[in-house]
Amino acid sequence: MNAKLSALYNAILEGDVSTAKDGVQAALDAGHEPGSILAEGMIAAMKEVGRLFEEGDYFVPEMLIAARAMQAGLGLLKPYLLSSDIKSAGRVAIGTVKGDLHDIGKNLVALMLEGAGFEIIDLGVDVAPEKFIEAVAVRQANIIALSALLTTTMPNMKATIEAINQAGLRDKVKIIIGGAPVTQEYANQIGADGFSSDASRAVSLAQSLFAE
Ligand code: B1M
Repeated sequence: MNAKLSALYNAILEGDVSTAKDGVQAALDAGHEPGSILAEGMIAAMKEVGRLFEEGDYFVPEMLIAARAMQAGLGLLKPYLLSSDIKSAGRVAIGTVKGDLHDIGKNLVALMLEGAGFEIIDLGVDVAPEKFIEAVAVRQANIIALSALLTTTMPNMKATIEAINQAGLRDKVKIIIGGAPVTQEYANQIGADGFSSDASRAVSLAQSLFAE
């Protein structure tokens, strides 16, 4: 890996907020594309954090400080990820499902959708099905985007879709899902309208569903 991206990768791995911010700036100054800074310098580091946690080398505090460094770096990168020719493309209510506190991936998806011109209602983390229902019924969201990072919280995607069904709102909204353990097969199984494995695919998915 290039030296600048590798310094950023290490700063995130070590949870060093100020070096992560400096690393993003240095990579931008060196002419790296925002997309590759994100993928190679930042998301790859979070994957490695996950691997170290699985191996028992990292614990929750290390995951948490790495996440802080990632978020600090993302804050700096955000303006470069948003495109300039923004058109209104629909309203998306996004949230991490009930019981789940992971928000970095959800925030990235929100950021990319915003960059593509969607209006974003960010419901945050640990979002109960009723909040999604309210976003459709009261705030007229056209698309619901659900994120889950834990196998134990994935069933709350199903519960959310069922609650929207029961509220009689299923035909008013498209529902898309994603997150590391989520698959297309699971999306089919629970009756979601689409699945995407990453933030940029989430944009093309939302665009194609909104065009319908
Ligand atoms: Co957690 N954690 N964590 N964690 N954590 C994972 C998810 C884990 C895989 C680590 C591991 O074991 N390898 C594991 C889950 C195992 C499983 O369920 N199979 C795990 C665990 C076990 C836990 C706890 C239970 C640990 C504990 O307490 N013992 C606990 C649970 C807390 C809770 O939620 N109730 C916990 C806590 C935490 C922290 C709070 C410390 C922290 C989160 C901080 C935060 O988010 N603000 C944390 C972190 C940082 C991670 C890892 C290391 C990194 C996640 C991340 O930010 N990745 C993670 C390991 C891993 O994922 N490999 C792990 C970077 C991010 C850009 O990727 O979120 O996948 P991701 O998002 C991608 C795609 O998935 C997709 O697009 C994004 C961008 O490309 N996407 C969507 C995501 N949402 C989408 C929605 C869409 C579309 C696409 O809508 C349409």
